[in-house]
Amino acid sequence: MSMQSVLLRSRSFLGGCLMLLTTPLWASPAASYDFGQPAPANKATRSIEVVMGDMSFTPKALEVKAGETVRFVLVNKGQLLHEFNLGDSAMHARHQQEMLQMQQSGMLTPTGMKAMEHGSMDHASMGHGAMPGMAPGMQHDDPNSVLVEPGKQAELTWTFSKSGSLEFACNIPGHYQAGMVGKLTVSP
Ligand SMILES: [Cu+2]
Repeated sequence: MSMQSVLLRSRSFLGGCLMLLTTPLWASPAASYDFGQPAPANKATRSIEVVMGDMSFTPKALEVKAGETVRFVLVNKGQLLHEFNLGDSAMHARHQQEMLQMQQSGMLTPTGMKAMEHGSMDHASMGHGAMPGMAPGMQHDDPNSVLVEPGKQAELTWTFSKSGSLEFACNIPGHYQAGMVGKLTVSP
């Protein structure tokens, strides 16, 4: 989403609603990330398969190189919805708060993310707040993250721009704390 559409969206929302939070949820996903950017799958020079179980990632740690474009293939062999999210621990902590809001609103269930309109499961259409009690603009569309339903598979391709220590994590409430986090080392 462009910065402009974020501003337009928040402006129209401000007109009609009482603000409960000082930082709007929909403004928090940054448009850019200092450790890299999403890339099309056909630009990847390497694929890494990560298996998700109920409260585990296999392998538990990953190593990539700065400048590398990696296609992560996420296979959910558990019974619950899981997330694969690239970031540092502070980013994960913030995203856990957002996902808690989604869970409390009824949008996030143990096995999936509820479609907000037309019965569609398309994440891009989830931002319109059709569900009573849900904050308008609440959505799960961060480019550094993908949700994988139980028994399903999904992909995320990312170009790592610089060396550093990151984490891959599931930020569904309780999962990170139960062990769904691994070290992601980006070597020079
Ligand atoms: Cu999880």
